[in-house]
Amino acid sequence: MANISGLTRDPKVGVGKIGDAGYIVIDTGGIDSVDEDELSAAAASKALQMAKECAAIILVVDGRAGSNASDIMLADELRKFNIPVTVAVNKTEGLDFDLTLSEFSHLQIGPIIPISAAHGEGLISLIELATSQWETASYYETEAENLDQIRIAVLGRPNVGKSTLVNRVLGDEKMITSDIPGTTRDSVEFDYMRDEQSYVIVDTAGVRKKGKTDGIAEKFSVMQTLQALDRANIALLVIDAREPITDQDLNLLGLAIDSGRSIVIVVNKWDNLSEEVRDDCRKALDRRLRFARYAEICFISALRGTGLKAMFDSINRAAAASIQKHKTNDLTKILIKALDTHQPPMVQGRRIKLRFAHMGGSNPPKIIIHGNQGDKLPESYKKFLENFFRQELNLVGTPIKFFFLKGENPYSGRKNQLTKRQLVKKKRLMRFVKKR
Ligand SMILES: Nc1nc2c(ncn2[C@@H]2O[C@H](COP(=O)(O)OP(=O)(O)OP(=O)(O)O)[C@@H](O)[C@H]2O)c(=O)[nH]1
Ligand SMILES: [Mg+2]
Repeated sequence: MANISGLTRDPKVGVGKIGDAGYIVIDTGGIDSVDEDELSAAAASKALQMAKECAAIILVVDGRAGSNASDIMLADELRKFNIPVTVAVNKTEGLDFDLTLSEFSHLQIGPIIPISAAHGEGLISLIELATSQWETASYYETEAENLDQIRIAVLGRPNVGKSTLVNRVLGDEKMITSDIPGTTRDSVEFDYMRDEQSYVIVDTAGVRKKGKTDGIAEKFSVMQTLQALDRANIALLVIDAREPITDQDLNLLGLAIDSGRSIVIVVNKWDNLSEEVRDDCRKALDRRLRFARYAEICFISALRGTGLKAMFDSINRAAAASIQKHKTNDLTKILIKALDTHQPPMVQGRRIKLRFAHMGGSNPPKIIIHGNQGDKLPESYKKFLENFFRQELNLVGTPIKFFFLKGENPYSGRKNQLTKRQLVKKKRLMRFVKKR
């Protein structure tokens, strides 16, 4: 291969295998928006067409050249396919790890991993990462990498008080509210400023529970909610304190978690309740929302406007957590501390060794952990690690996406080449050992 970009014109196909799983790799033609000659335009559209048919996409970018307009354009195109994308930053040998990652994290399309194709470094990890994404729910990526504007999707069952809350926040009766479920039919969004922070608040139609008669309405409201989540920073899940927590509340929480957005849970209609009812409500929340412990819970009355300041504090914390970035060094230190606290178990007589951790992107934060047999870690240990990292990094409100790779350390540097003299010495030593 020569060092000229756009050299691969015709797609090449190869077959590979990792563990029991086989896969087919398609090397598409390079895409370059800068030199827009006909040949490369044709290659680009062909490559995109082929990518559409794939189960996973690897977007290869050049770590030495840095990110450019065509990377951004490509990421925008690929995002539309709804196929998991892994970003491989090539030619990273000898480059500063964290700088390279942050250079490309604004692509916001999938986890990022550094490789050096010429030296064969990081390739196994890359394939593992790309294929591991098949199993996970799709993680939407928002384009926002900063918090110039925080988008809040207000979701919940019908009648829990979403529109009342939006009105109270805006200080204006923008939305129609009533005690008839299904008042809001379509999502509506509003700009809002508070303490010099700009927000967009999206009121959505309440998601009805599954029923035979209103199946279509249910699907429609779920679709609307998903759309609102897609572009949001925060999923604000509103629950009615005066009703028992239902499966529908939990389903919505599940949707929010799968979307990868940060979550704040709002328990509404907290006004005029006896201490006894409040206590029961707190206990029920504790019992049923266990799987989303990382989300902060706020108790408010949309009608009276109480608890809103605490709610916005939670929103700001959760939004900030979703775009936090951490240095490889710091994450690896936390990993070592976790290993010291609680060793990974043995698998087939071998201790699982985890060696280092790095960031693979943000919103939601992605942490990539490398080690031998990293793919064999039991769920309980993964949970332990997640909680450990969450505590150490003080990450509230945001899901964290972990990837455990068994591949080699892409940054271990090349293997030490032995000199001729060292080779002779090694041979002699091996012979000596064998004799004994
Ligand atoms: N007591 C009390 N009632 C509330 C509160 N918030 C909302 N409500 C009442 O709950 C009913 C439903 O309020 P909405 O804001 O229309 O509910 P929604 O979630 O937007 O409902 P849909 O648009 O149908 O999904 C109304 O009668 C409100 O007055 C609250 O904090 N306390
Ligand atoms: Mg409403």
